[in-house]
Amino acid sequence: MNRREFVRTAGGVAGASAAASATGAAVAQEAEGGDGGSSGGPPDYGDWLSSVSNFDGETVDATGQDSATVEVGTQANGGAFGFGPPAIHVDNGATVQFEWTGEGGRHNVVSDGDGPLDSGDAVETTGVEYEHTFEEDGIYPYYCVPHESLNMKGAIVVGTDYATAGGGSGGEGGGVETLDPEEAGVPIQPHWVGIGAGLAMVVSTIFTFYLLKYGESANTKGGNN
Ligand SMILES: [Cu+2]
Repeated sequence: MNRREFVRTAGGVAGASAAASATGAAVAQEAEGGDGGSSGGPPDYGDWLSSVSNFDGETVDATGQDSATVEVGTQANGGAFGFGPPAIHVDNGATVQFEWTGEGGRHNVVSDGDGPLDSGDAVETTGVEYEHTFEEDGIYPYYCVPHESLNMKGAIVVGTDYATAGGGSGGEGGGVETLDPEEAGVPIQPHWVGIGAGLAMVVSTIFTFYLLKYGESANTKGGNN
């Protein structure tokens, strides 16, 4: 039984309450139109991140945001030689800001191969030294030139070619929101439909109870008279 069938069934059970049925139908329609999510499977980084010590297989979901921050010089790979998070998923058109932590010496951000990322010479600094706005869907591997041999590497996933992590470990670093209005809306609304249907069932049960009780006593009275 999928959600829509559940909503229909719930609507039928709650038939006594016309208001609840109408609400259920409206929400079911909204849920139908709300599926604008990603199309593919999870991103495949090949072996690009396989030796990166702070990559645990999770891609941080930063979709639904105009910008996201990646730390340069995060504690990883035997020192402050990591990007944080090493894998992040953003919308097409989002800007990724690379924020130097000031630790681990001189760093830079350079695409692997002929990608668009190039912060220039490695520098020791703090703050957002470089940012890039992504205009094309895909996976963008990058690294820090002075620390490539230490596996100071990262990857950015852009657009809807790949599935977002979803759920995941939210709140790491505090800067990443995981609420996509479209994707978050779908699971929450059936939740309310369930509560609404349950409420309607309780109300109609009570209504039926009183109908039977007073109907019976009216009949009894009628019989006595
Ligand atoms: Cu570095």
